[in-house]
Amino acid sequence: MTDGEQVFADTIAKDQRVEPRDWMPDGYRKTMIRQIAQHAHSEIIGMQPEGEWITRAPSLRRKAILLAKVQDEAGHGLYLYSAAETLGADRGDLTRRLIEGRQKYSSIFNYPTLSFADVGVIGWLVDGAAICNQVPLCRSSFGPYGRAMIRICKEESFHQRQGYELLMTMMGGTPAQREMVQDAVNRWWWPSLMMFGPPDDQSPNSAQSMAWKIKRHSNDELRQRFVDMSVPQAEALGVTLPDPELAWNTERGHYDYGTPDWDELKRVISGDGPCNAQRIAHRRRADEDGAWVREAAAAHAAKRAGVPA
Ligand code: FAQ
Repeated sequence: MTDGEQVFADTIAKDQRVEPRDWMPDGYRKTMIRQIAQHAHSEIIGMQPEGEWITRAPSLRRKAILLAKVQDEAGHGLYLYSAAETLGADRGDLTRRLIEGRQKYSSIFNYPTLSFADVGVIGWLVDGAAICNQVPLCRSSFGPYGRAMIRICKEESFHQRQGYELLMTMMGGTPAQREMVQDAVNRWWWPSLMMFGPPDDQSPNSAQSMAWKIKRHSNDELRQRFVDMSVPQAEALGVTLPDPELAWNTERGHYDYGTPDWDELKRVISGDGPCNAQRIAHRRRADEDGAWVREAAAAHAAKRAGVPA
């Protein structure tokens, strides 16, 4: 073992942080860039489904809340791209890989938002699943990622509360509003379970990522945690979760639940979900529209640094 390999192994064994200046195996660097980039892309693409409702929010209060939430997602993307840059990745290159379909983003953002109740359900279930997945990532072994995650989780908690509060308000409204909420829950429940990734026996990256303490729990462990957390919340809200197999299992001390449609997850991840083409086309357009700003900023920075044009 080289000195670098020994220090890295000790750092992981002692549950300490790996920092960008430290020696790390190529595989660790590659895995971290992969996960952080996918996560950053998810935050940025994740602005679209809810962003579509900003102009149609039912009141000024709801519009202000939604604007703040969508801006927060942009901020999360920025922290994460910065964390990826500490590993030597280039943000422009990561964006290119995203819009050319060479890097992934979360499957959840390829589903359409059909009513304003979807905004509430995304806050409750999608941000709820994100928190479940991301709180353990605050202890992720790579320092910049773990530290970014602390701030992100605080903001996601606010997002989840605003979603739940919106749904509570709608459930106290008219029968039509209650139906909108139930319809949104029916459409988002299974895709939310899929956010945790494939089942453990079909997750090629989990074992190594857990050995490196990047991931602290398996996909199925976190999915179970999310189900257990969501069932009482659904009861308090007065909605039904669309799974006839949901039942408390006294022996396990957990809720049993049905099997998500893993073929659907595969299809959505491989680009064939309801909104994949639309999401990427929008991101590509935004990138092209912003090109002149990036060029001007780079020219300004070069001028200040005294680099000839
Ligand atoms: N969608 O071996 P595993 C948010 C890929 S929250 C797409 O299990 P791993 C907040 C996986 O990348 C959403 N792809 O992989 C928000 C791998 O592909 P690769 C973002 C998926 O990495 C809320 C392959 O399948 N959160 O944005 C999905 O160990 C509301 C095999 O899978 C994060 O990214 C999927 N659902 O575990 C924003 C959290 N599942 O790279 C706006 C950080 C799996 O080998 C509004 N990431 N794949 O080609 C993670 O915790 C992990 O990367 C997992 C996957 C758990 C997602």
